[in-house]
Amino acid sequence: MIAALAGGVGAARFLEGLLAVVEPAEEEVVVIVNTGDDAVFHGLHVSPDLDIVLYTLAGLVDPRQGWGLRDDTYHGLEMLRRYGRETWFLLGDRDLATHIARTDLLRQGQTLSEVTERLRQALGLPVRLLPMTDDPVGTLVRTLDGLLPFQEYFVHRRAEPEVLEIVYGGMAEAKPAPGVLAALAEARAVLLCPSNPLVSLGTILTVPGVRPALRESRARRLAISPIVAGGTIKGPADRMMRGLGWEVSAFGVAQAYADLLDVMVIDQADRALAERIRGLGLEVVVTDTIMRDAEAKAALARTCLAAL
Ligand code: FO1
Repeated sequence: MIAALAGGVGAARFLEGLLAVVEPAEEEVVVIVNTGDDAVFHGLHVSPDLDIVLYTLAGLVDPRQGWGLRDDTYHGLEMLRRYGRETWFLLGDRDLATHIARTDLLRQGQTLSEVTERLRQALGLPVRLLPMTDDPVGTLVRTLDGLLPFQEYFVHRRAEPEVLEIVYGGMAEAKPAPGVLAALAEARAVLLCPSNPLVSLGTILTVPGVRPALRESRARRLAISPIVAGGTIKGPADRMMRGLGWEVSAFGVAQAYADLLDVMVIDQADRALAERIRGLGLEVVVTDTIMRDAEAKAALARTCLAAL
C-alpha cells in the first residue's frame, strides 16, 4: 500500500501521475487530505482540498484553475450577489451541488470521512480518500492585518498581508480520522505530495499523532519539493515561508520534514541544493518536477516510485 499526504492543486496533479503508473487494483493507494482550509460559505461546508483531489482524479476539474469543475457556470453566485451576499469565494453551480450534498449528510450526523467515501464512490475514484480528521479544525493566518481564516487570507486578500504566524485552530482536540494512523503504519511508502509545507502538509502533520506515526513508520518516506528555484508554481507557500523566516527553497522544505523523511525530490533547477539537503541526512533525487502535461506527471511519479 502507498499512502500520500495531500493538499490541493499540486498534490492532485502529482496524484494523477501516480495513478497513471500505479494500478490501484494491484497496489492500494490511500490519500490523506488536508481539511484545515475547510470553510463555511452561505451555510455550506466547503472542503477545497478534498474536492480538488476528488475532481482532479475523477477527470472533472477545471484544468486552468486546478480547482472547481470544468465548464461550470456561476448563476447561483450571481443570484447570491443580488441578495447582497459576499461572493469573493467563487462557487460554481455544479460545485455547489457537492457542498449541498456534503452539508446535508454532515447535518444528518455522518462524519466527514463517511461523506467523503460516499462522494468518492459516486465519482468512481479508484483510491481511498481520507480527510486528515473528522473534527472541526481551521487554519488561521496571523498577519499585519489581524488573524484571518485561510480562505479569507488566500482568496479574499490575495495572500497580500504579511504573514506573522500560522495558527492551527481546533487542533489540540482533533483526532486523526479513522484509517489515517493505520495507513501510515502499514504503508510500504508514504509520499508527501508537492504541497504547501506550512498550511497543507504542515496542517496534516499538526493533527495529534500524525507526525509521530510518520516518524516511527517503517515505510520509505519521500517528499517532492513544491518550491522550485525559490518560488511556488501555485499558491502562497513562498510568501508564507518568507514571512515566517524560513529559507524559501527546496532546502527550507527539506528542513521542515528532515525528522520524518528518507528521500527528498527536488527540481533540476535546484541541483545546487542537493549537497546541503544530504547534509540533513536525506537521500536526494534531482529530476524535472514541473508537471506541465500528463507525461511529465507520470514521469515524476515513476521517478519517485523508483526511489522507494
Ligand atoms: N481559489 C481561488 O483562488 N479563488 C476562489 O474563488 C476559489 C474558490 C474555490 C471554490 C471551491 C474549491 O473547492 C476551491 C476553491 N479555490 C479557490 C481553491 C482554494 O482556495 C485553494 O486552492 C485551496 O484551499 C488551497 O489548496
